[in-house]
This record gives sequence, C-alpha cells and structure tokens, in this order.
Amino acid sequence: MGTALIYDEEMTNYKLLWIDPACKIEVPERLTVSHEALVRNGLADRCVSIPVREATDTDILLVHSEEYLEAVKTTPYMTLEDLKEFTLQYGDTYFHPNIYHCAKLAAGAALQLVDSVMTGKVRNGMALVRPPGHHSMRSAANGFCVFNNVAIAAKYAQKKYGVQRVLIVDWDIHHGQGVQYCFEDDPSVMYFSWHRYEHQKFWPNLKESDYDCVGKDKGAGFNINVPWNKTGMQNSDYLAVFSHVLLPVAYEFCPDLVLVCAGFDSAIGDPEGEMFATPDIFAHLTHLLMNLAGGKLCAVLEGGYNLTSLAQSVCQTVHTLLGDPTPRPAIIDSPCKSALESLQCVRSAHKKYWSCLKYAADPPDFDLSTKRIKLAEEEEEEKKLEQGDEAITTKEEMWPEPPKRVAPPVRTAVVLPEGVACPAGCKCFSSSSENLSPHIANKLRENFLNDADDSDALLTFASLIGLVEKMEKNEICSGLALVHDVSMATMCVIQHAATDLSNRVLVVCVGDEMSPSQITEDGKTLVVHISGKQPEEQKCKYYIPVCLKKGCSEVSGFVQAMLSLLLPLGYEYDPSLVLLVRMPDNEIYDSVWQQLTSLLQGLAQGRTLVLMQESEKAYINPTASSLLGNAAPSLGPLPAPLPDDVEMLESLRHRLQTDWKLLQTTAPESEGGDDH
Ligand code: X5A
Ligand code: ZN
Repeated sequence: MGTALIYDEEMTNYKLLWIDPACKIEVPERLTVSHEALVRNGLADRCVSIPVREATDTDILLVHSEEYLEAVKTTPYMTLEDLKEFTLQYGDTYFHPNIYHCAKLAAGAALQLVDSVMTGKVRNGMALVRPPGHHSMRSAANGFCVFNNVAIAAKYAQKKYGVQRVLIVDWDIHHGQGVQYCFEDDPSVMYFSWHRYEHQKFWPNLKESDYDCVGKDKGAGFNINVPWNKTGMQNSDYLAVFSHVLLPVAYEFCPDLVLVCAGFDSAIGDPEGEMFATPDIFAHLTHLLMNLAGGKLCAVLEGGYNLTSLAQSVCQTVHTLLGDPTPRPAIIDSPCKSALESLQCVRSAHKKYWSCLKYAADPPDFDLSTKRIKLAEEEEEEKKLEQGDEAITTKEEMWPEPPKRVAPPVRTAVVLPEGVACPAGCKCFSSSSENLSPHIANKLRENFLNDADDSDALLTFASLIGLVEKMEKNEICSGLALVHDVSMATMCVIQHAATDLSNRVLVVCVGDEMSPSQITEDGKTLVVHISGKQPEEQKCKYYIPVCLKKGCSEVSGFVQAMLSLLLPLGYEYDPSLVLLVRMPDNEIYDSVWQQLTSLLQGLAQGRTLVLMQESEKAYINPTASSLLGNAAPSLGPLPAPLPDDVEMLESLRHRLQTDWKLLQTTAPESEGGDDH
C-alpha cells in the first residue's frame, strides 16, 4: 500500500499582478521548490502519482454558496482593474485570471487524494496545491484561499464514502477559521488547529480563534483551538500539545479518516509564523497521526513561505508517509511558559467533553477578564523589550539541513526458534556463537547462563547482539525475537547496548511478570514498566513503574499511559534504541499492542527491538506487521478510563515533572519558568 502524490504544474500559473505587501509571499515558487525537492530526494518517484482534476460545482457547493461560486466564476474574464476591485472585498487575498482554474484544481486534487485513499489504491498521500484553502469561507475568499480544499474534502468523504468521523489537523501557523466555521456545530468532524495568536494581535485577529471556542450545540467539544501567544515556539512545544491534547482526544474520538491542513509556515524561518520548530518535527507530527483511522491520512498543502524551510518540511512529511524511519528530533527542551499556559487553558476548556481530560487542572485565575489583563501586562513588557533589539528581530533564522533519511536495506529481522515460520516481509536472522568475541561469549556465560554448555541460549544471545549491532550500523531497522527467557534476554541486550558510550536504551515492559532487576542510574537505560501489579517503589529517575488497576487489558487507561506518559518521556529521553518487552500474561489486546509497537517507532530512528516469550507465537504476525510499518488497527471510540487510572496517571505525571519536562501540562505558577 503506497503513498499518493498529487501535483500539477498548472497550479503555478497564477501570481500577484500588483503591489500588495500582505500577499507578496504567496508565490508560484512555493510549489515548484517543494516538488523539485521531492524529485531531488527520490521521493516523488517512490509515490503513486495521481492526476489532479477540477472540482465540480457540486463539489464546491458542499461548502460554498452559489452566489460566491458564481462570482468567482466571472474572474477569468475580468480586466486587471476589475480583479483589483473584486479582490478588495476580501481580506489578504488576490485574484488573477487563472486563479479560478487553479482553485478548482486545488480542491479537485484534495478530492482525488481522498478517492485514492478511500478506495484503498494507496494508504495515504499528499497533495501539493495552490491556492491554499483553510481561510476561505462559505461566501468569501480570505488569506490567499479561494475554495476550502480540506473542508470540501471532508464533506465529500462523508457523502461519497459514508465516512462517519473525520479528524482535521491544521498544523499551519494560521487559524483556519474557514474550516472552523464550516464544522463548528458538527460533531462528525473534529477540527484541531494551533495558530499564532498573540492574544488576538496576530492576523486574522479573531476572538473565535481562542481556546474557549470549543464548538457549538452538538459540535461542542469538537473544535480545538490552541492559540500561541508568543512567537518562537519550538519542537518541544509542538510535541507537548500533541501528547497532552490532540492525541488523547483524537484516540478517544477515533476518526475514520484524517485530513491534514499541512501548512509549513509553522516551521523555523517562516516570515509569517516566526516559530522555531525545525522541519524534522513534521516527520514526527505525521508519524504520530499515522496510526489513527487505520493509516488513512491525506495531507493537503496550505501555507509555508520560506522556500527552504517549506521544501525541507514537505520532504520530511512525505518521507514519513512512505514509511521511512523518522529522524531523531532536534534537541527537545522544556516547553516554554507561554506554551504551557495555552496547553493548560485548552485542556481545561475541553475537560467537560473528553474523558481523557476530565481531571485536567484549571488555570489559577480562570475567568474571562484574565485574558485582557494578561494582554495589557504583556504589551507593557514588550514595549520595554522592543527598545533596542531591532537588530535581533530582523536577523535571519539559521538551521541545519535535516540529515538525509536512508532506510536500512532490511526493515525487520526476526530471531525465531527452530520450526517457527518467518513472517512475510521479514528477514530471518541468526548469528552463530562463533561470531561472538570470546570476551563477550564468556561474559554471557558468566552473567546469564547457569550451565556453561547451554549452547541454545548462547546462540540466541549471540543472535540478539548481532541484530542490535546491525541496527546500530543501519543495516537493519527493527527486530523481533522470540526467546526462551525474556527477562534474561532483556538484560543481555541492555548490558550489550550500555557498552557503547553514546547508547541510551528505552525499555518498555508490558505485563505483570518481573521487571529488569538491573537498572542503571546513569541514564543509559530508561525503563517504563506498564502492568497491573501493585505499584513498586520507584527506584530512581530511570525506572518508572506504571500500574493500571486492571492491567493492560483496560484499553482507555493503557492508551492514556501510552500517549501522555510514555511518548513524551520517550521523546525527552531520545533513546538510540527502543527495547519493547512483552512479558507473558500481559492481557494486552492485539490492536493496543500494535498501536504501541507502531508509535514507539517514532523514537530512535525506528530502531525497535521486540522481545517476546517463546510461548507467544500467536503474536509474531501482528507484531511483525507493525514493525514493517503497517498502520495499527483502530481501537474504536474509547470509553472513559477508570477514574483510579486517570488519577494515578495525573499524579504520576505530576511527580515526574521535575525530572521530565515534557510531562508538564500546566504553567509554573510563580515567576520564572522556561522562556525560549
Ligand atoms: C494559507 C495561509 C496566510 C495568510 C496570511 C495573511 N494563509 N496575512 O497560510
Ligand atoms: Zn498559514
């Protein structure tokens, strides 16, 4: 199942024909540089190329009014003067004799993408389009947008394919108010947007872009706005919002289709966004959405005005859609104070609609007057700052080009006992104990084998170590091993990996039996142990027991632990290897296990080694499927987790926050706190 790429050069054939500082950044080159970068990196060739088509009147009328469509239809015949005048009735847009044609192609491209994904021709895809769409409204062009490509695509998917729930993720740095207006009273379409806001001082300066606009009537709770009140937001801020708002709510909602308003003006270097998130963050944002809706994800280009940053970000997105291992994200530090304030406000505003947020903390002085006071305070502060730092505000942002993403020649290797069939698509791996240096062989005998002659076990350990070495050398991406003694194998891998100075191993243990006895406090391993056992002592910063009341069989609790505890911990720890250990008697559902396996591959460049007990043969195929990059099955709309579990997770997160900054969901109350 491939990735669709939808692009047509025709969409570069319109441009601004007069002087307008607000519109001069929206240039045809946005599309050509993006497409050329995909070609140059060999990505375009790896995609299934799908032709664009013109959206029909019927398609466009799913979202827009007849009057508006008829008005736009007249623009190809207008003189320059007429076009200028026509343009004047809308905010920050321009018209051109060919823009109506391109707008039909842009919307049609989104529909072609939906068709390819919904019919199963491809798993996911991206449409590179101009003009963008998310600002355009029922009867108005706005913010370079003529027709609302993604809103039309959502309605079309519902009408043509009977799709029940659509999630729209708008990671463009502007608020897609057009999308919000279209679905604000509709609970079948969830709209999530983060956007530069600065307490309403940033375009489009709307009150309804704030966190307290949660949707109307039946749609209440299905519109999620995350306002950024400062510029300079970084990778950690974006990941915090995904971990603590979007993902938990999205998994609870359980979409059948994910549409992304994929604007890249939220990346570093963009003149509109002025944010600091690096292009590789889009690899992770994409990856984190790819296990929703069984992997049915359609990304449609919106903004992005720094041509370098735009092209890099588009490549990162498409790489991930194609299933290439994600890069290790550029340094993650603490989310900043302003981001945490936004996070806290959004979570609080939505707590009555989503059980995963039920126990979210309210902001300290939670009332309507707060915003205005804050705004006044911050204006004061900024005035002071502005004196004398012009040199700083005008400097160009610099960032390194993301490293090339080369997928190892072997995606998934398996180490299996004799007589167990190798799952399709995997490579059987075994290494003879002769390949072990005598030094390592002796160490293994000493540490793990009682009987010096246990050659079977020695062989398994030799294979495991050989596998890890090949993963380190980028020859194999991920691995799966069925072993006789899972705890001993875990120890063996940990000990081996710890010999390399640069290694850090994230060990995720699922199930009740034992936990690794040998835990280092030097940070070379971080162990997260999810079980139904009574809570053990937390021995140190690097050993985190998570005890769910009903163990791993309680889906909602497990998912919550996975999304808002394990993932942020993993991202902050930034391991070089993930060791996923499936203990016997774990009671975890296959689909939940597959979600876990898939999501963890966003870490450590996808270097995930799964260890399972010999008796768990039945789980080889589902595990291999996830390691090979197939989307995990949906979990269905999630019921409320057990109150005890939610409370436990909140308090655990609270306790760990001093050590792990990405677990924060509230702003520090006192002065200080991290400001970027
Ligand atoms: C699609 C998009 C931005 C409009 C900015 C107008 N539009 N100031 O990014
Ligand atoms: Zn934008």
